[in-house]
Amino acid sequence: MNIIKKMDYWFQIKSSERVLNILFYSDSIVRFVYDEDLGSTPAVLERPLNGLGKILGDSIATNELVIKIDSNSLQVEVYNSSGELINKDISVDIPKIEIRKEILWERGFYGSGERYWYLNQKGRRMSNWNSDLIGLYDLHNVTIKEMHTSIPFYIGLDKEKCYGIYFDNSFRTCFDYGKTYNNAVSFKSSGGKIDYYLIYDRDIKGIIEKYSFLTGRMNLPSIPFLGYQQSRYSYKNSKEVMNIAKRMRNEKIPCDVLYLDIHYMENYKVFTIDSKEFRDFKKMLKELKSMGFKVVLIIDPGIKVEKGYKVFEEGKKGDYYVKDSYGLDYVGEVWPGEAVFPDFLRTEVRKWWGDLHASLIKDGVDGIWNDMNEPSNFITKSKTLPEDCLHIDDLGDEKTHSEIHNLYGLLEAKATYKGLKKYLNNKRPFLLTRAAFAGIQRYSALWTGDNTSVWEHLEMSIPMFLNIGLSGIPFVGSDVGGFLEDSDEELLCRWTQLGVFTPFFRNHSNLDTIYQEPWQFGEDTLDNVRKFINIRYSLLTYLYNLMKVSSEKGHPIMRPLLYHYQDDEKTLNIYDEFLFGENMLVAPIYRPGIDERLVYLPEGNWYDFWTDEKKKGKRFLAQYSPIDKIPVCIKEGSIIPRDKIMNYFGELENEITLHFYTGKSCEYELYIDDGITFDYEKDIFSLVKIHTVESSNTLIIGSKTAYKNYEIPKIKINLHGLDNIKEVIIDGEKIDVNNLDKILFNLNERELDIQVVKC
Ligand code: MIG
Repeated sequence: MNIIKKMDYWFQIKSSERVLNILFYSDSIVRFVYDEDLGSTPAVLERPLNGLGKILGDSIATNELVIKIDSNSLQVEVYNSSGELINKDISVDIPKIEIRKEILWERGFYGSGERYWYLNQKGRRMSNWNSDLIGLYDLHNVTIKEMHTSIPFYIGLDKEKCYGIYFDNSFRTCFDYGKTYNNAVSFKSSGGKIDYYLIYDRDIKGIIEKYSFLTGRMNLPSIPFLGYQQSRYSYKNSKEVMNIAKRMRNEKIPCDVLYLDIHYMENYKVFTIDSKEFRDFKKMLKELKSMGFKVVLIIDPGIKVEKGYKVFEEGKKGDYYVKDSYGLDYVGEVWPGEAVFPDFLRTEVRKWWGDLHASLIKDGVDGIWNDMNEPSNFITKSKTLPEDCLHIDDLGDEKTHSEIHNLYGLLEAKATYKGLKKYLNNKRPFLLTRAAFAGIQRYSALWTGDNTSVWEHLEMSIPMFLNIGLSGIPFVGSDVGGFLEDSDEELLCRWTQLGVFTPFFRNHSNLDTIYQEPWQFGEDTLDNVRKFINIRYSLLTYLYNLMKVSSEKGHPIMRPLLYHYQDDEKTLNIYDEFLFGENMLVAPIYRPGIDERLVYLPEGNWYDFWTDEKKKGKRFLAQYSPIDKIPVCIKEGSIIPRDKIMNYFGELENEITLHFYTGKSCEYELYIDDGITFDYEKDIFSLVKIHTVESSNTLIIGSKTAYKNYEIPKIKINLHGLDNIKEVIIDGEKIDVNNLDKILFNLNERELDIQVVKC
C-alpha cells in the first residue's frame, strides 16, 4: 500500500496521530507542514503548484529533487537529481515544534537575518524575537541572541551546492547551527507548527532568487533615497533644519534627504506637528523642496492616550487597538507617556493607519521612518507588549501577541507603504523600518538600529549587512558615524567610506551626543567626507542599476565574496570585505590609526580603483589606505557607469561616463528611467546594451539601444588599462586619442561602434 497520498494539490503522509503535508512551489522549492492546518504567515506570497511531484514508493520526485519519507518517524531525506544527499532529518518533534537536521557537508551557514556576528553562523545559536535592544542592553554586542528583526531563514552552503531553509513561523523561534551538537542544525518554535520550506540550488544566487520568489522582492527605490541622507535625534525646530539644509548646500555636500526625529511632533503624538517649534512646517517643507531636499518623518506605533486627540479617538472608536488578556485596550508606555498600539493584523486597521499619512503627504512629506515597532514598550521587563496581549484578525479570531509580535513591524510597514503609495500620486514610496520579519523587503528599507560610535560597530556592521542581504533584504544600512556616544573625525571618515558602498546611506546621531554632520570635525574631515559623498553620487546610476536587478531577482547589493566565488573556500569566512555588485570589491578600514590592511582578491585580475594598478587575484594583498582612501578594486572586464556629481539627484542634467576596465570582453545593461515615479511600469524607461570584444590588439565597444522610451543621458568613454592607445575609430572615423574623454555621445541618436587599436 502506498504510504504517500496525493491530496487535492499536495501530498500527505500519516503515521499514528501525526501528519506530514508536502507541497511544491517549484521543482526545487518544497514545503513540509507537520500539521493539518496549511495556513501561512503573511511573509509568504506564493501559492503551491499542483501537478509537481511524482510518487515513487516511499519517495516523491520532481525534476530537481527526490524526497524520501520515513513513514514511521515522518523524517525526510532530500536528494538532488544527481542522487547527492542534500538534507536529512535526525528528529522531528511535533509537540515540541522542533526539527533537528544532520550537518552533512555544509561548511557554512548564512543569512539568518540581522545578527551581530561574523559572516558564517556555524557554531552559533540564536533566536528570533524582535527587540528594542537599547532598552535591554547597553550596546549591541556578540552575546545578544535577539535583534530588532526576525528572518527565520538560513542557507547551508558548500562549494558546489547549497540550500535554504525558511521556517514560516512567527512565534519566538530558535536556530542552532551546530552549537549544541556539532553535527546538527536545529530549529524550533514556542508556538504554532512545524512549517518550513527547503529551497535547493547549486549556487547561492539561485537560493536568494527562489527565497525572494517566495517572500517577495524590493520595489524599485526612488533615486533620491539612494543619495546621502542626514539625520539627528533631533533637529528640534524649523530653524535648525533650515540651517542644516543651507550648510549642506554651502559646503557643497551632496545631500538628498533630511530626517525629522520625534521632536517635530506635539508631545510625541503621531500625525501631529509641534505648532511652536515647527510653526511654519509647510513653508519649511516647501523651501526645502525648492533646495532639492526630501523630508522623512519618524512615526512610532504607540498612540498617546489623550482625550480629544484625534488619532487616539478615531482608533478607540474603531476598536483598533491591541487588547490585553481581558479584552481591554492594552495601555503601555512609550515617548508620549501612556500609549495604545494599533492592531495591524487587521486590514481595516492597516487602511486607517495608511490613510493617516494623507495629510503629511499633502503638506509635502516625502517618506516615513518607522521606529519602535518591535514594538517597544517602557513598562515591561521584556520591553515589549505582554505575550498574552490579543490581536484580532480579519475573520475575528483572536491571536496572542506571542504569535503576532514578530510580525508587528512587517504589518505596520505594509500599512504605511500602502498609504504612501495611495497618496504619493505616482511617486515611489520610501519607508525605513527598524523591526521586521521575512518579506519586509516588499515595503521598506531596513536600518540596524541604535549602534554606538565605536570602531567595533563599524566593523560588525559589515557582516550584518551581508547576512541581511542574504536574507532577502537588499536595501540596508546603519547609522553612519554611530548613533550612541560621541563620534570623532577618524571614525566618521571611515564610516562614511563604508556608507558610500552601503545601499542605505544615512548619518544619524543621538540626543546629547556631539553633532556629527560632515562639518562638525573641522576642515580636513569635511573635505574627506565630501570627497566620499561625491563618490557615492558618482555611483548613483551604478547602484540604481543594481537595485533594478535586485527588484526583479532579489539579489543583494552588498555581497560576501562567496556569493560570486562559492567554489573558493577562502571566501567562506571572509566577513570584512564585500562586493558592491558583482565587480566592485570593497574592503573598509575599520580600526583606528590603521592605514593598511589585508585584502583578499578572488581569482581574476583586478584594478585598483584609485591608481588603476592591475593586481592578480586569488591571494591576500596588503592595501595601503590612508585616511583619504578606502581599498576598492574593480574586476577586469567590467563596465561601471559614473555620474556627474551634483548637490542632489536631478539638480543638473546627468552625464554618464562609462568606465571600461579592459582586459576581458564584457557586457553591461544600462537601465535608465526618471528614478522617481512608477512610469517605468508603463514602459517609460530605456535600456542600452553595451558589450566589448577584446583581442590582443583591439578593443571593440558596441552599444545597442534595446529599448528607448526615456531620454538617455549623454555618455563619455573612459578606458582603464589601455594607456598606450594607438588609435580610436568611432563609427568608422578616426579620432584624436587625446580627445576621447571629451567626446559626448548621444545614445538616443545612434548605436555606438568604437574600435580601439592598442599599441
Ligand atoms: O530610543 O526616535 O533607533 O534612531 O533616533 C530612542 C528617537 C528612540 C530609536 C531609534 C533612533 C531614534 C530614537 N529612537
